[in-house]
Amino acid sequence: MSIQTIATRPFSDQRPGTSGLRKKVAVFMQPYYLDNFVQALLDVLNASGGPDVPRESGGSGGSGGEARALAGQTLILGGDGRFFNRPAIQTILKLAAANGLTRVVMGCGGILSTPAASAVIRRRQAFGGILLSASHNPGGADGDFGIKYNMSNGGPATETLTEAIYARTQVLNTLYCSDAQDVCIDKIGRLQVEHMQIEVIDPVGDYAAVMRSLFDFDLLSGLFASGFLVRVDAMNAVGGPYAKQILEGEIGAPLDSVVNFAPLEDFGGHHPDPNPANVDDLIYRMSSKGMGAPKLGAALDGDADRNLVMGRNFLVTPSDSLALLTQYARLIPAYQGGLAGVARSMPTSTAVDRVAKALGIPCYETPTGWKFFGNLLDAGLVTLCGEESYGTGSSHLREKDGLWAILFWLSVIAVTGQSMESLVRDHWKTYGRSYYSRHDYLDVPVEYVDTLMKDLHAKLPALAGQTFGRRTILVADDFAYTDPVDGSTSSHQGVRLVFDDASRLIFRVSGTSTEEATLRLYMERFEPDPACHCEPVALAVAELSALAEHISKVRVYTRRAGPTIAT
Ligand code: VG1
Ligand code: CO
Repeated sequence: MSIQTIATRPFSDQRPGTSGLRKKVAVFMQPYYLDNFVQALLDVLNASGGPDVPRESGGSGGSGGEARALAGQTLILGGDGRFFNRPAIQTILKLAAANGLTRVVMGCGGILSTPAASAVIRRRQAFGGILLSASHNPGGADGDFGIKYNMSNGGPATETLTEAIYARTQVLNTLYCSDAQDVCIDKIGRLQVEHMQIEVIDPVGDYAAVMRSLFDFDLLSGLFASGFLVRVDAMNAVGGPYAKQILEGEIGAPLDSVVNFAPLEDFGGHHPDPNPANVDDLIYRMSSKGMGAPKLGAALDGDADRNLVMGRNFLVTPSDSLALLTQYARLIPAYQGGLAGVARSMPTSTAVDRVAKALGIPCYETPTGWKFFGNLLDAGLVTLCGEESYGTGSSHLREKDGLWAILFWLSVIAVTGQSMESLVRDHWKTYGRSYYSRHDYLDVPVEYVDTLMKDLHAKLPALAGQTFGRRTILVADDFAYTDPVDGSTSSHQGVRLVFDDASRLIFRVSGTSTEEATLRLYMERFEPDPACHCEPVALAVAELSALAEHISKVRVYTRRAGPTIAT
């Protein structure tokens, strides 16, 4: 075994997006593509000048550079098990060993769900973690792969850090890599590459311990003992082993409660995105009647941080889910002392704002992406947070957490004895209903979307104050955010139109797509009158949808007759 010094050349396209660097598998499989990104990350972590100052690596005789911030440190490593996960793990181990890292703790088989990785980083006080996942993006040889770095708080790297990594990729010319043989990652135990120790752990253990510390498992066991049925679709992704062990193994849910539980490299050909458009089978099962019909249905995404939850024949929007979890948080042991505050991403509906107001706690509005919640959680300003994209989480970790949301809902149902539908309808009666819909235009040529957004920006100053039918625009802006904790700013986070009846239209370009550009149009209509809470969502937002088209001409710019997916 020895450390090799290898000459490389920068790849121009290694800027991380909303959640890490995501590309087609074929892109990641180019020689040195993954290696370069990981070396850039390790260089930044090793840089003596702090993460903002990329350091020129001198080819110092194969020592892997001079500054040694990683010496003595532990990194966590794991991924969602998709195609290329296993070879990527081997490459990263060799790079990490050559760059002076002392210890790696990794999930057996290279597996760690995103929330589990966050749990392991926090519980073991690691320096950080490398997570291999493209989350909800399709997998397999023709699908997507992704990598991201999480910091010692267990949360995604801040923008400052991801920009430093990107800057480093642009000047990188040297890789340090061990020429050791591949190691066996499928047995719990200890290994070594160069001087680096590797501990292979059960991927579920740490995470399960965190769940036990938050929820009353006896209460949940009682719920299942009374005949309650749940159906969780793990979508052949990484959440399966977690859901199976915790729900069926520890809490006593019936044995077939978790379906599609075996993680597959291509997710069985399915799209591991728990969006109603991708969970036909679950929706069908949840419409069945009779004794064997589940009362709570749920689905997880590729890396198990997202959740879709539904009652019998009743879909719950993620925005409503966040509002209800906030409303009922005191029923959960971990939150019985109350919440410090809540946070939601800007496009997420304002349902949670109304609950926060009633509770007398602050509600923060952040840009899209979990990394923006980290500082608020670390500073103790918020306890719960969520996004409209089927993500909810809390201060227990620094990632969103799909199974946590399912356990939370089960607990609320167990304590209140109410169905999901009646809980949500009661909520609407008290707080009003935010009808909510998102239209995604996928794989649109980048230049079409750029022109659309540029022209929309140009219209903004004139839009404020204009009246369209019965609605007047109060705010027309390009959302910018100043982090209340560290004062860092993020601009161009989506065009936002807020109307005088509290309706909102938001236009945003996705930061996770790997093919061309994805445009997202988010629509929210607030309806306080309980007599009007039973409309089909598409109908309820039809007028807003027409207005969005009138103002933005999305269909004209994208040359599409309509959205690819309407959620
Ligand atoms: C999407 C979602 C965003 C989420 C991100 C990562 O980003 O909209 O809310 O945080 O995915 O989720 P974008 O930029 O495509 O809109 V995951 O589960 O893919 O890590
Ligand atoms: Co995810």
